[in-house]
Amino acid sequence: MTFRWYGDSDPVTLEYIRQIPGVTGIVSAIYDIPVGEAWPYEKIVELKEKIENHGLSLSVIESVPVHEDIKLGLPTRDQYIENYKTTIRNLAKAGVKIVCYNFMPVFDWTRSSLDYALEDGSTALIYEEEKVRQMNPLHGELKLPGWDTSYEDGQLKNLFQQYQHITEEDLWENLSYFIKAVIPAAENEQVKMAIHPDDPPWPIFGLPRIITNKENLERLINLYDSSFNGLCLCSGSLGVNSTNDIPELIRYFGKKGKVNFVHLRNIKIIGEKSFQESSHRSEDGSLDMYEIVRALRDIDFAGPARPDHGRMIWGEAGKPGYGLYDRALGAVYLNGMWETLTKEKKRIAFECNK
Ligand code: DNO
Repeated sequence: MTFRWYGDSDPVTLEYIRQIPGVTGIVSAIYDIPVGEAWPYEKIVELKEKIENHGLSLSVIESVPVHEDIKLGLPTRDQYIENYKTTIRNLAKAGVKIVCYNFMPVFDWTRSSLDYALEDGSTALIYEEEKVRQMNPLHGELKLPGWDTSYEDGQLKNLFQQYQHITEEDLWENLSYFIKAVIPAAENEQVKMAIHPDDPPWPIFGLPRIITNKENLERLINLYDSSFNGLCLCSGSLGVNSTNDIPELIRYFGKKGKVNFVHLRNIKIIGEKSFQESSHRSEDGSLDMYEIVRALRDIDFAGPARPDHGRMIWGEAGKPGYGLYDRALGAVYLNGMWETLTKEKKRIAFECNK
């Protein structure tokens, strides 16, 4: 079980994370390097040692962001791809084995509000398609904490213009170009790449989104068949589309050896293309977390998982979605199910052998 940590500026400290029962790994990144530049080896080692000095290990880098020129397929992409490969080599040299990334144009995960009041007095992230349709990202109406990238308004306008003619198929071509260049390098270094699904998994603001469902995940892994070209299976991102059957996806891609990292969280579907985030428990949302964890147990998943967005509870102030308390409750709940399922499995195997 791992936990995301946003570095020294994160109000949730490594000291606190260490006190969550069963959490041993950290998911983090280097946040002060401009997107597209190679990450220096020394900085990676510095991050790793800081984490290890707190009795934890650096399990996953989330994310090494992909420069927009790569997603747009501009001629300048080759240099950015070279830098990406250098980063992978430096990460490998420092002992990092898993890298999470995404291929969403311009915006990473998107919500219409960050502090939607729930009945119990806590607040949660929410996405209402109607509200998002009315937003104009060019008017500075959209900035989410936790994004790896932020833009000046002028820059955004420029990007939107560049994406105007990019279709889903163009984006696939650009992803394919990136994968075919980067995965062989990752394979060489034994670094497992894990693409994060688009969140939400449908186009927003007229920008294409392609990592959205089983068919497209399959297409992605077929771009370069290797266990190093894998998935970050995020239950909450994919699960807001009820045709995505998360346990089935885990079994299907898990058996192919393509699930390299898992994000576990619950969401509650509240309407057409609309959802609110909830606590991790099955009863609190639309996803059956028991079935999801059971699928992971069944495939003998041995990689890292982390609780994902939590509500803000107990008066906590901080990064919406990334507070300490609710995510810690999520981690403990998930660990509890894991223990039960593991012991059940052993007991059944033992009884069958009698
Ligand atoms: C949101 C996260 C994403 C994720 C990136 C991976 O909370 O799951 O921001 O880190 O999409 O590149």
